Amino acid sequence: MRHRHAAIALAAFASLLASAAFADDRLPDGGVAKATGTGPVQAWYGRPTDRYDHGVLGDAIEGGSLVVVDAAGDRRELVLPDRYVFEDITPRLVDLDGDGQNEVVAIRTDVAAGAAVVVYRLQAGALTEWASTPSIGSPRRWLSIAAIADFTGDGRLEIAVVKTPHIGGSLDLLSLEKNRLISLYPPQGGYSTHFIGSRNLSLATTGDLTGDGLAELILPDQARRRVIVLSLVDGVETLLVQDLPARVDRPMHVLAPRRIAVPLETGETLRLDVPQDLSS
Ligand SMILES: [Ca+2]
Ligand SMILES: [Ca+2]
Repeated sequence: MRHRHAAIALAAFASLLASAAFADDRLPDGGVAKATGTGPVQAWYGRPTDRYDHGVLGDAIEGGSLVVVDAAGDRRELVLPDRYVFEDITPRLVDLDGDGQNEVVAIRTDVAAGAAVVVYRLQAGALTEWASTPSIGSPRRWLSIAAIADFTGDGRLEIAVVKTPHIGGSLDLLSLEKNRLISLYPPQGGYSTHFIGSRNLSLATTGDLTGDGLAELILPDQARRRVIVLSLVDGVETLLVQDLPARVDRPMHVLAPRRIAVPLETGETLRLDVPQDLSS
């Protein structure tokens, strides 16, 4: 009897330890993504680790696991093998395929081959990888998820990515096709959506600036001294290039139709009015 009591007490203690480890285990500067709908409705990175020597996102502590909670409150955790980290701050919850169930879009880095975009979903109660891009190919090469929107107007979301935003910044528009993330257009260089040390993982924003009901991508050039507005409906089309008096250093956003807020390194926020004749 005494043994049985001891075993129960031990099991209770172990379970307490496990839940405590879950709760205290969040990436220190990470946020919790929240969404409505089905599938994951909360997501964050856990098991902080310093096993990747890069440190461009404000510190050298990255995520070692992805934790999600579904609408019923059930929690799942996907722990990465030591070869990978989540070189990211807060996961993104979006319904990429339009079936009503949220997916998680994450930046996962192979410590020997650099960053990649990965889509996870809950399937039969398990948190599983659904699709991913190849890693960039070299260590210490990161990518920024610039924005996620229906850029093409077909009712499905695309993921706009800027690869190596600190060194040449190449824009890639990704679409989920079955279990693959494919590039819709040839990559285009010359953009930047992040600078080394910043915890703002994308300076870019998206919104309908032309009034045609389609999302445009608004992002800085490589030097962050220009704002560029792109239409991505059918290839990459530049709608506007605007010189700035100083560099962009925090995320831009759309204030109203035809007006963009551009926060500058001087601390000021420029309100940029987009010409009426801007159209694709
Ligand atoms: Ca979905
Ligand atoms: Ca689309």
